[in-house]
Amino acid sequence: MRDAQAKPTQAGPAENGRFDAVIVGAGFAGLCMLHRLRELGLSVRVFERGSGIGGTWFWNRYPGARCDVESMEYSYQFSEELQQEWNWSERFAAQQEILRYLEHVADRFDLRRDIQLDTRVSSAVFDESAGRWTIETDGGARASAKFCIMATGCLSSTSTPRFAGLDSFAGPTFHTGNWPHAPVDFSGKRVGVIGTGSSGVQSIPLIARQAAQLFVFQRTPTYTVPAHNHPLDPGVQERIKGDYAGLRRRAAQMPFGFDTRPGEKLALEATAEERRAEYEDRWARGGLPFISGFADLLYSKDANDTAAEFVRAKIREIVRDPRVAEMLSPRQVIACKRLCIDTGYYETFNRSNVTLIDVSAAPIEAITPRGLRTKNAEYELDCIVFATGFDAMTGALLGIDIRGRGGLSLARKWAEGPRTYLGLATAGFPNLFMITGPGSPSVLSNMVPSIEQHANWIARCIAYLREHELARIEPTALAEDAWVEHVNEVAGGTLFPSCNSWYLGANVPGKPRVFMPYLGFPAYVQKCDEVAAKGYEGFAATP
Ligand code: NA7
Repeated sequence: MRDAQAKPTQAGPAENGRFDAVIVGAGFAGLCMLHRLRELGLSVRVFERGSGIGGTWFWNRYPGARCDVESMEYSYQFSEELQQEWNWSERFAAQQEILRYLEHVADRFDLRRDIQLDTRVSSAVFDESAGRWTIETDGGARASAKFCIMATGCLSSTSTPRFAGLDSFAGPTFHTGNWPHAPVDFSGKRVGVIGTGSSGVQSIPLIARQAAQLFVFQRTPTYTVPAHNHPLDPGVQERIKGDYAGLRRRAAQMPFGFDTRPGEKLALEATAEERRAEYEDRWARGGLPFISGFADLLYSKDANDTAAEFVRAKIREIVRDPRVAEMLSPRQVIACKRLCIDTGYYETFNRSNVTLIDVSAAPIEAITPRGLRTKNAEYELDCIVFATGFDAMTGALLGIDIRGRGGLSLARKWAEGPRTYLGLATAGFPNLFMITGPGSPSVLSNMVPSIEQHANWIARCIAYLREHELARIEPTALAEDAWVEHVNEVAGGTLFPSCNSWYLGANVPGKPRVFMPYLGFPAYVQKCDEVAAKGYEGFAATP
């Protein structure tokens, strides 16, 4: 017999369900949005394609998967009780711990009863006469909602290059962004890892310790700074909790929305000795604040060169074989592609069982039944790990057939690149919101506070519509055009557009090259607040 007191652990199927809002995705964004909309008394259904909640932290279970923002800042702030009761065990939390945290949040706020797992949304279509969205899932079920909120994540649609013979490989293949739940044992195996972005940098040292032989196929060398991860001192944690609001307030004033201790001085005005001291200090402390040492590092190539050369010198110090050190030394602007943080990455190339292969000049030509073939050589492998990244920021959105007014498809509207107002909404798609969409700080900020800022803004906007008896809201084309131009202008003033990064869509063949994130968290939040305070300026709201 069913216990009458037992809480449902998961929502049942929503065939023909009518909701005030549907949220797509149950990661950090979906959970927090659900909580906010519940506070407004809305009926909500969350659809999640995974068999569990957690989004990014559900899928990315590869060895070494870890956040590059410090735990105390990579967490929700909507509940002081939650902030106070949760204890992080390490400076940088590992995937398992972040997933445990999200599970705890789902239970603590009784979120699961509105979340339907194992349900991939295939389409969302706006019905103009009804003023509602029809959301269809892969299983053919339909739901109808007044508001549709895409909490689909920025790095959730994996990208695997279409190598010839991809399916011919006889052994197992893995993608870091879709890692099996059961432990993978590389003992005694010849393993190939393709890709040296953050996922490669985190997994390579651990795979190297287990595998008989590891071949790392590198197209672009990576700048990575030591994480210096360590158990979090309970005293430090208590001190932060004593004034958590203070930490959050200070972080919100930082360009990336977390405490990077930005230096005010310009690298080009500092002496060589001052620069060296600053970089050494930041290298010793570890983490992403390395790139905030001087105010001009992301704006001036000459300034940037000083930090880049510092890291190259470190690589030469760490890596014993000068030829390998040279191969590992990046030449692009540092932090143009996302800066990585690591535990023993460069050191791993001193191991006798690790071989670095440069596939920039001699690319991978094919995956073969026994391994892979580059232009120069053939490698025999037992397993292949694709650490090849994501169709970032737009991949998950465009993976759903989204149609707005007049049947306009989002894919068609964004054929030349994403166009949004504030990364929150897009003209022609009434009552459709995106959490950390393109055109918002998103991946160039601490994701969790950015997600919360969006969830709060969307909830306030929906409350406003209700108070003013307005049925629909969408950006004006004018406001959207101006915002897209502004996002480009801000990026254009920096060094970010100077390399083939996923911020630009350059990692996916054929993807339009548009710089997608917005640089500058504090100015962005101010703009969003102003828009709301002015009665949703730049949006058209109708009864
Ligand atoms: P990234 O950062 O996009 O890294 C993908 C890596 O895969 C990168 O080194 C790519 O080289 C490489 N790659 C992609 N296609 C190929 C082909 N065809 N041949 C060889 N190498 C290839 O993804 P991650 O998962 O590591 O990290 C994503 C974000 O997650 C990260 O920035 C953090 O924010 C968390 P390339 O640089 O394109 O030459």
